Parts: sequence; structure tokens; C-alpha cells
Amino acid sequence: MIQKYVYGKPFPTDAVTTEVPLGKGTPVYGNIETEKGFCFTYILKDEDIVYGLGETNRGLNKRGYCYVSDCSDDPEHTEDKVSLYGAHNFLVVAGTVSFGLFFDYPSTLTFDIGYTRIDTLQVSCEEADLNLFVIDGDSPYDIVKQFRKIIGKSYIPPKFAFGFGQSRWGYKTKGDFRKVADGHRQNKVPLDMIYMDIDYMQDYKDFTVNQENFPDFSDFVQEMKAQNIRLIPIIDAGVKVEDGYPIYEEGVKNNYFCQREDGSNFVAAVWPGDTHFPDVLNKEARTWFGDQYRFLTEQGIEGFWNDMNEPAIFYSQEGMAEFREFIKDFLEEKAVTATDILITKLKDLARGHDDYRRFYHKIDGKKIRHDKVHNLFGYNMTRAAGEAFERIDPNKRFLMFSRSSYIGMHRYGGIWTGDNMSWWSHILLNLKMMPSLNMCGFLYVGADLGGFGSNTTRELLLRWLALGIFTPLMRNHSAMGTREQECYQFENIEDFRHVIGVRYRLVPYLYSEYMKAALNDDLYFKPLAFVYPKDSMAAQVEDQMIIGNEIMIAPVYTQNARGRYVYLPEEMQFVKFLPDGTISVEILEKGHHYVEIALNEIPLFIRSEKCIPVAEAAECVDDLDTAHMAMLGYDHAEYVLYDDDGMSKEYEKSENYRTLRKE
Ligand code: MIG
Repeated sequence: MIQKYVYGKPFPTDAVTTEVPLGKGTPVYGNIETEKGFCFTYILKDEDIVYGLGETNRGLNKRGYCYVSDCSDDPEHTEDKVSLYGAHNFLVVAGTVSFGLFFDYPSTLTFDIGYTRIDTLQVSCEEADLNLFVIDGDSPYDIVKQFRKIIGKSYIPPKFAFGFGQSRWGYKTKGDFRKVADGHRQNKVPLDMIYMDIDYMQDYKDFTVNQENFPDFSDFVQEMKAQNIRLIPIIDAGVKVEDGYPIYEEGVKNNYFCQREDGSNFVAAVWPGDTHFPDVLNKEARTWFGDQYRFLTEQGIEGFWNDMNEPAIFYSQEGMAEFREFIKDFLEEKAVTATDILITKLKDLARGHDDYRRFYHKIDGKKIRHDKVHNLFGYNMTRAAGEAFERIDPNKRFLMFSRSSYIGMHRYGGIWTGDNMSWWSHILLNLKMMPSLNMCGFLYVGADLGGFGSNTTRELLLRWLALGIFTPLMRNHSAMGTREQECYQFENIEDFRHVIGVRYRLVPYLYSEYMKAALNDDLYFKPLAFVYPKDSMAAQVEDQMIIGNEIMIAPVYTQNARGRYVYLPEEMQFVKFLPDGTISVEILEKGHHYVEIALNEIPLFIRSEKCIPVAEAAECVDDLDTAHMAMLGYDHAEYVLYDDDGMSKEYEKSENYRTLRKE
């Protein structure tokens, strides 16, 4: 059962798409104060676990720290960070009493989950204007499924998006992209997508293509497609200020950009230099911005990634003026300032916090200061694209994922988890975040495999890919200036061919499980505790996950490891895809085990009495032969496979399902 409680005048975020009955009085759980802002307090019992919060730091169990929903472009995801790029205000308290809470509030919201006081969950924000949804259910899993029902169906990408993608900030010319295509095709490392980062554009102008490097862009898109490779360009939030640039001129003419209080267009310096932000919270401006994607879809582009949409600001003119004033004495050597203080000031300049109070949105004729609705920007930029795709071709799926997000955006696209580092700890963070994101509706998710910032290693990349095999979005991406980390940059390419080949062998299963999760408002990544609710040990496990309904994964995430400990809540088949193409199978009993997993082996566990289909590897998703698949797992088990054309939206056809049997 779900009840809605309304406080003050909530901003309509459109996160929830169904009518939810109003609760009477106050929620039965916790205590609410609305005197000074809004504050929800609940006393946690010792055994309570707190799930949810989507894209946040630390564990699957969020208890023991605090988290702040405040979409931020922060490329250092160290353990102490309380805000990342998304704002996903849904949590579940799981214990003897279990319930779910969704705080539909578009500005800064703080979750103190046993941080200030070990037994106290406190959720607070400055203004008592929000909708609070309270969900009762039989179990945390049931609560999550009910929540998913009220926020609308999750985004479904085209099937090719389940292939492997290669990306790097710095690919610029046709030669750069051909090198990536050849590097994979010649070495027989499967590949479906190459991502285009900001350097494909003309002077970082959205919806332009560099004329010198791509005089015939649509031909180049076709050249790649002929090799079964899709180019996926990036779109940034800021529109360059430049006379003669039609998007800038149209936006100015029609008042489609975010404005200062005095009605002038707000200027933010980002990659293109000075930019204006499209007012994507305003329906008319959103439609206009979305229509710009046509420039690329008309040239054969079928997928995009939306970046810098927190929105990220390097500095504003106002911020820069303040900063100049601040460092004046230092520059003139009139005052000594500690380097750390200078750096903090500089970082604050780029955090945009003061700037978010300097511009406004126009919604239904009313001006709303950006900071009041800050967490909705990335959501609405991606919604702009999603709504436009519906107009461009209503029955076609486009690949779309975003950096910043709010619940509701899950209907229009997936997300990638932003600028992680080539650190072992970030493999684990990646793993723990996936089910939390799924709970909030984001199913098409993944991290930059190999790590975005800092230098990767062969071993780190291989281990990370072994997790990435199971994330719907599987993309190797890295920052400019870091060690090159395409698979073919390393010794023994055959190991990479094998590891990525296993992804393709599993695509029929992974796609099928993704589609079932999306169509039934279910999870693709499940914590063990959701599947084995009576097993108190399973509730402790955060470094193993259930994928779909049939398998469990237990990735290796430590350097020089030759294996790892795993906990099996029931008997399972321990399967390894060996580098020679064969598969080893061993039955392991319920309980604790140490399993050996070499760097070039891919492990997975098949649950009791279940089976999965396995295809032959192929160079791209289109080439997978799903008519002839082997079955892995328990004898006489059955598996219902979902499959479709991968491109249209005809999901409901009965022929999309077929039952496979392991003899
Ligand atoms: O200021 O476009 O998270 O994936 O490579 C950095 C360049 C801007 C941040 C994204 C990253 C991308 C990078 N972008």
C-alpha cells in the first residue's frame, strides 16, 4: 500500500506518474516536523538495514553515513563525498518493520542515516514543500516493486546497446575512430559502439560536427555502420554563446535560455567558453532543445550520452569577479594565502553553488530560482531528448544515457556513473551501486570500465570488465591524458577477446532478464537478501549480486588475487568460462567457499534448479545466433527467454517469449 502526504506547495517534478491516494494525518512511521524546513526522523532498530538512494557512495546498506541529494559534477568519488551526480530520494528501511519512503523534492535534501546518532534516520531539507510517499509491503523487495509501479516503466534501449562500447575523451578525427574500429575488428575483440566525446563538435558547439574532420559526417556514420559499429555522440548542457550559431540565436530570440533575475541570459563558462543553459524545465524550451537532436539522427545517429547536465559550471562571470577580488592581495604579494585555501576557493568556483542562485527557470509563466529545482536539470535535458525521439520515430528505440538524473528520468534513459578512477575500490563501488540504482528505476546503468581518471593497469581493466560483462551498459571509457586503455593496448589481447566474447555469449540471457525487469517493474540487479530473505547471512553480503532470476555474480576486486571467498545461500553450479572457450562446471554446496578465478576466467553461479542459454560469441549483437544456443545449468530446468527485434517497441507480442529446456 502506498500513501501520499503533501507538505506545503510541492513543485511538480513528474517523478510519479500514477495517482496515489492521500494518507490521513501523519505517516505511521517516524516523526515529521515542518516548523523550520522539513525534517523526518525515525529511530532505527539495531538490525534495520537501509536500502536505496541510487547513485550514492559507500555500501548497499546505506546505514552509518550521510548522503546529500545535490547533483554535483565532482570527479573525485572518494569515500567522504556525500553528493554525486544524481538525486534519487527513495529508500527502504528493512527490519522487523519495513517500509519505503520517497521524498519528491527537487532541491538539496540530506539523508543522515545513523551518522549523527547511530540509531537515528533523519531526512531534512530547507523548505517544507514536498510530496512524501510512504510504502508498506511484505518485504523490502515487495516495497521496491510497489515503488517502481508508481514511477512509470523504465527506459528500454535498443538491443545493440547490450554490446560492448569503446570510448575515450580525446578521439577527434576519422582516423582516431577508424583506429578503434580496426583495433577491435582486426583483433577480433567484439564491439558495437564507439563513443564520440566533445572533440567531434565544432568548437564544442552542441549539434554541430567539426567540418574539417568530418566534412561528410553521414557517410562516416554509414562507414562505421557497415562494420556493425554505431557512433554515439555526447551532448553537453551548455549552448555556446556565438553570433551566427543558429541554436544560440534561436534560443536568445525565443527566451529559451535560463535568465538572471534582471532578464538577461545567464552566462556560464564551460567547454565552449561562454554558454547559456537551455531552460529544459520549461516545456516549450524543452521541446525546442529536444528537436535539435534531429540534426544527428538525420545523419544516421541512433544513440547519445548527455553530459555536464548538473549543470556543470567551470565559473560564471559573477563568480570570477568574486574570485579575482579574493586573490588580488595574494597576486600582488600583499598577503600570504595557503595553497589549500586557494584551491578550495577555486574548486568552489566550479562547484556552482553560488551560481545556482543566479539564474531562473520560467515554468507556467512563473520564475523559479534554479537552486530550488536544481536536481531536475539533467532529468529534463534527457527528457527533452526522450520526448523528441517519440516525435522523430515513435516506434524506434534510441540509446540514451545521462550523467545527472532524478527519479523520473529513468523513463527516458539510463545513466553512467560519471568520472570514477582507475582504483580497485571503484570496482566495488560500481557493484554496490547497481542494485540501488535499479531500485530507483534506473536499469540501463554502468560505470566507466577500467576507470576514467588516473592510469589503469591490465589487471584492473580485466577484472573490471569481468564485472562489466553483467552491467547493461558495458563501456570502457577514460579521460584525456591518462594511459590509453583500449583492450588492444595491452599484452595478450586474446584474454580481452575472451572476456568480452563471454559478454556476447551471455547477451541473450542478459537482454532477456533486462527486458523482464523493465516490463515488470522488477530489478535486474538484486541484493542477495531480496532473493533469500530468510537467510541472515545473505543480508550481510554486499560484494555478490543476483542478476535477473537465474545467476549470481561474485567479481574479483582486489589486486593480485587468484580467487575470492563467496557465500552461497543455496547449492549452486559454479561455472567458469575458460580462456580456451570451454566451460567448467562444479556443484558447490550452500555455505562459504574459496573459489579460484584466474584473470582470464569469467565466473558465474547458477542457482539451484535453474538454467541459462549461452550463445556463441559474435563480433556484434546483430550477429548473435539465438536460434542455436547451448543450455548451462541444472538438468531438466526450464528458462523463459525474452527476445525481440531489438529496435521497435513491440514488446508485448507473445512470440517474444519462448521456453528453453536443459535436457
Ligand atoms: O569536464 O567530455 O563525465 O565522461 O569524458 C569533463 C569530457 C567533461 C565529463 C564526463 C566524461 C567526459 C568529459 N566530461
